[in-house]
Amino acid sequence: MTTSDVKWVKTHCARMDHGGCGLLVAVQDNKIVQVKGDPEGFLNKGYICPKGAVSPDRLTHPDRLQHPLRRVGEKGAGKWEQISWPEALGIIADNLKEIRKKHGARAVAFGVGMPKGLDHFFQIRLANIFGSPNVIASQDVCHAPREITGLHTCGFYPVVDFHQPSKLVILWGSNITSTNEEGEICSRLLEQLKTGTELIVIDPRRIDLVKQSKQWLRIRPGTDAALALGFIHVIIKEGLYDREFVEKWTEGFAELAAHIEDYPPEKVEEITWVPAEQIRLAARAYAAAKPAVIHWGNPIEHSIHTFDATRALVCLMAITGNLDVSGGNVEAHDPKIMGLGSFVRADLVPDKRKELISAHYKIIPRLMTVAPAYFRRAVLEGVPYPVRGAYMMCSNPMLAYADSRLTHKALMSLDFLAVADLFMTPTAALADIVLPVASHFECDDIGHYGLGHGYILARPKVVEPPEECWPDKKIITELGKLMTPPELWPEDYHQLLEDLLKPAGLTYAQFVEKGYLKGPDRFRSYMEKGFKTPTGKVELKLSMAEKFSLKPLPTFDGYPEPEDPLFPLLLTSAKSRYYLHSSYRWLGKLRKLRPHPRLDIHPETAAKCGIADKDNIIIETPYGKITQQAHLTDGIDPRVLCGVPGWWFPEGNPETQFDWDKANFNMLTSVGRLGREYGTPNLKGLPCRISKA
Ligand SMILES: Nc1nc2c(c(=O)[nH]1)N[C@H]1C(S)=C(S)[C@@H](COP(=O)(O)OP(=O)(O)OC[C@H]3O[C@@H](n4cnc5c(=O)[nH]c(N)nc54)[C@H](O)[C@@H]3O)O[C@H]1N2
Ligand SMILES: Nc1nc2c(c(=O)[nH]1)N[C@H]1C(S)=C(S)[C@@H](COP(=O)(O)OP(=O)(O)OC[C@H]3O[C@@H](n4cnc5c(=O)[nH]c(N)nc54)[C@H](O)[C@@H]3O)O[C@H]1N2
Ligand code: SF4
Ligand SMILES: [Mo]
Repeated sequence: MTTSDVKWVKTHCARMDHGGCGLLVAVQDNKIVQVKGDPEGFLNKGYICPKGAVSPDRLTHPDRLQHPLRRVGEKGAGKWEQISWPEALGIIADNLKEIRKKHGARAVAFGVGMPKGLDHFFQIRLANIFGSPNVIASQDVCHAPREITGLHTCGFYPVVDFHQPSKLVILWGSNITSTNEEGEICSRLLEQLKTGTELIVIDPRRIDLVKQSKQWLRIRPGTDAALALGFIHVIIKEGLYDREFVEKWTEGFAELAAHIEDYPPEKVEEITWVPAEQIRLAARAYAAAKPAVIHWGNPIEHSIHTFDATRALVCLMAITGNLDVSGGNVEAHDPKIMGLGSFVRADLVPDKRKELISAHYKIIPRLMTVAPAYFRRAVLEGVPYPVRGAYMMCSNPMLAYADSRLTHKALMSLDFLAVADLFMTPTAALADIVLPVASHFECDDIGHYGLGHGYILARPKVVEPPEECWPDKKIITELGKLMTPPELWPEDYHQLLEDLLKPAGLTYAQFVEKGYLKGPDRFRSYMEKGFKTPTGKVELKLSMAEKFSLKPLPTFDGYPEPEDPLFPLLLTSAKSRYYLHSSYRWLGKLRKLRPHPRLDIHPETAAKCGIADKDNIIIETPYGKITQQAHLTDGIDPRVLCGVPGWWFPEGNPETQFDWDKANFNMLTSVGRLGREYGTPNLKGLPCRISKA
């Protein structure tokens, strides 16, 4: 057999995080033989992380799902038979239609995980056309709070502008060199640091970038709202705010100024453990640097107080004049492409806001997905109405949702569950039907659509998928034809990609040639039209507070979890550099780099408990216990531990769902307390205790 020449193809990385790096992929005989960062990559300029570098290994892994499967044994017993695609799709459509007939369309839920590509929006479109308002997502702990709080406060989602220079960057709970959050690839920030941009890090751990920072504020986990209020206090009391902007463009400044009397640095020090003098210095530096930008991370939304934390941060950006200025926190403008509402056919469910499961809980307007806590209540208790079936893709709720035991119960109790994935996971193991998907690299896709960053990325197919692995987009389109009006679906799913690009005057092929599309860099749009809020100003005090039962001003309402002498330490978490949430522990090259779930612990704390480096530790909260491995480091406060979410053991037994409960951080979390606005549970700042295993 002759081998063909190696061909280099340009695409973008995906599904190892939100994606973003431009890649050069070498292909030979339908196999990827090498991957490199593309020096011309719009976001990464040649950078590639360890996950991106091994991403082709997903395709050829021996454990990859290759055929549609039907459960033959008891639910979760790990016994399957191979079936054909028409059979699998028929079974799913029949079961979901049957549930719709019996209980109404809203009794069928459509699960999505972290947005990975266009499949996310295909799935929302399917739910809408099917007639169900219930798309279940982790948005309650991922981006919805910052995005929607932004919309209510200043009329847009203030994203970090790393495309223009800033004088100062605050990493507020963002470990960007590990997580490259939402395509904000760290290489852009690292370049800026070389040219003198200053850095402040707010993190309980000494993350890598602390080395390059001017200040490190070692915050007590779960107290970000208090720290932000402390910053506002200093800036207002010392007169460091942007007077002109505040006068012309904000509403409720006098009320905010009176309100923050309650948050002097000394008091905030007691709450947050950050020394008062450090709070003053950091707040002054942020107010003085023009422009300065806050890159906010997950911790601000991993707490029942996320509404207050995100509100306080947007107020902070506003009063310092850093909102919507070049190099500040900006409104990103999309290129001319099809709008999200049209793409997902939002017109077909005009009453979605009233019909959603979460409407019952009076969540904040504009949150259009259902928080996992409410989904499981609907399944297990029928509140506010029963949910009996689900189609899940790109998601592993057994690991991703707070309180995994509850997830197990809920998924076991569904009348029907179908899951689409690349691999058998603890969630797929509980399904009635499992579908094998084509990965990134194996289908044409568009990245970053709908994420609010003002650009989209071309992710053309570089190799053919194995015969029976289908792209999610194709699966959803075919399911759509079977259980919803077929005329609302194109013959071939590619047509929807073409439709999305039509307003830009581009075909998909032309878009691939360009590589990406970015909207205009436009700043201070408010100068012409005002802010898109009811008052036309940044609402430091929310004008619609009473109407929507929201707090008018941000406050700190105490620790997210009550202190408990039986659980004297505090547990927080950070995502692993080597994995994406629950994914990819089966890839040998990554597993070698991080073979075990690692818990950061201070040597003094370890010594007190007789724990040595690499010992297995039992971690207990009032809600559950798990085991992770001790990693001794003085880069953390002796009162704090930092574990890692997402761990299960793909090498384990499918009949016990791969030890889903052994090291899984969400065995330690609960949905007993939830933030009212977003339905968010506490994932950080949990009282805990430890012992040697
Ligand atoms: N305790 C705790 N809980 C958390 C978090 C935390 O920090 N701490 N983080 C939260 C956050 S921010 C998020 S976004 C969620 C993430 O939660 P999820 O999105 O559910 O988690 P992932 O592991 O990213 O993805 C789940 C599955 O998608 C599969 N997959 C990958 N590519 C594809 C594809 O192309 N098609 C299909 N069908 N499947 C694919 C993977 O194999 C994997 O099994 O978790 C949340 N949960
Ligand atoms: N490698 C990798 N990259 C990813 C992901 C992944 O799973 N792995 N997930 C992707 C997704 S969906 C998301 S949403 C992003 C999230 O990315 P990040 O926002 O960076 O999220 P985390 O890693 O959860 O937390 C970031 C930092 O917060 C610190 N921290 C912990 N508790 C607190 C606290 O109470 N307050 C403050 N201020 N800091 C605290 C942690 O020590 C950590 O360094 O990453 C994306 N990128
Ligand atoms: S940083 Fe993200 S987008 Fe870039 S190579 Fe790594 S996983 Fe891929
Ligand atoms: Mo996320």
